[in-house]
Amino acid sequence: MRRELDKLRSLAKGRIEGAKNREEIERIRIEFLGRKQGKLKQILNRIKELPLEERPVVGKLANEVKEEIQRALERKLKEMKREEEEEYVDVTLPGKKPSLGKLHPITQTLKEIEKIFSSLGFQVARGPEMETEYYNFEALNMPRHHPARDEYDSFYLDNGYLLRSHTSPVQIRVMERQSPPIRIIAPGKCYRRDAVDSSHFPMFHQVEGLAVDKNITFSHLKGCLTYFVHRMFGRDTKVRFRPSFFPFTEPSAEVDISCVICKGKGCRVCSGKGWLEILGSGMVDPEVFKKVGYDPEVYQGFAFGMGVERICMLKYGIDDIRLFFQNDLRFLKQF
Ligand code: 2U9
Repeated sequence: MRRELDKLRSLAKGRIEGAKNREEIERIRIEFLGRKQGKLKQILNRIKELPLEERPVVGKLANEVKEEIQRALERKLKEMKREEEEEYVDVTLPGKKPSLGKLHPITQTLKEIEKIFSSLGFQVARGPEMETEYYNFEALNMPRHHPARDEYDSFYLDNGYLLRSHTSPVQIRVMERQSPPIRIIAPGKCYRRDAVDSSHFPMFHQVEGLAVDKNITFSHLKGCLTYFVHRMFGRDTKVRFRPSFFPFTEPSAEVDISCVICKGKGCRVCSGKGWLEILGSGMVDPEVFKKVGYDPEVYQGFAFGMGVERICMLKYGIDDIRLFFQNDLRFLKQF
């Protein structure tokens, strides 16, 4: 009987250790310690079969086994409770912040430029990056062998098309489809066969703009671009229109702003001049209107173009265009 009690003890302990939940613990308790049918009770029922002098010894052992099983049951229940508490989620705690990505600084700048011109009533127009020579050059008053074409050394493709060297073809395509009034901006990628240095890259982004209507004057151009500069660089930025030349505009002007670093005093960024060139502009050349079938005697328009990388570099004081395309997170995380 003693051996039976020892066996019962180790059997019960093993079962308790392997129990998965409270229900199983309760089943084990009833199986071993149940008052009527419990395994311990069944052994004790036979105690009267023992000689009188052995009965107290076996009775004592049976008590010890009972207490030991009870302790093991309690220990296991406590352990289960602790594990449950560890799994408990406090829904009132602040959530874990997921690490979010960011928009590339060029995308951010593009969006900001788009927002400013949208507020003036300009709509966004887009077009193909693969273009014909007609849309990229001829329609813009740059016939074959025209010296101005040299400035736009382009990537020619095997199929006779080329990668657009500016977004101007988009404006031509819109004018072919629609009649005035027109107020659009054309943001997008452009490609030029430039040698890479701190301010040149074979792919870059432009935003060009076009407004066409009756009675559009150079004053409209000045007012529109001055408004843009003030929103992009701050109201205390000075703006200067300097005469220039482009084949697709006449007259033409380049727009300078007072240096964002030294505020016009002269520094390394503005080469001591106090001014920075940020965009080109002009009144649409009558030859361009003729190409799309607009009567230049009836309609006038102004146009402008800017390099987005240059705007972004000036706004944030970045000194090398290559940083935009290296995907170095130490650079990108700053924006
Ligand atoms: C049409 C008519 C006229 C767009 C213009 C510029 C002046 C200009 C440069 C700025 C820096 C290109 O990225 S850059 O190198 N752009 O100076 N662009 S006027 O004139 C147009 C466009 C389309 C139909």
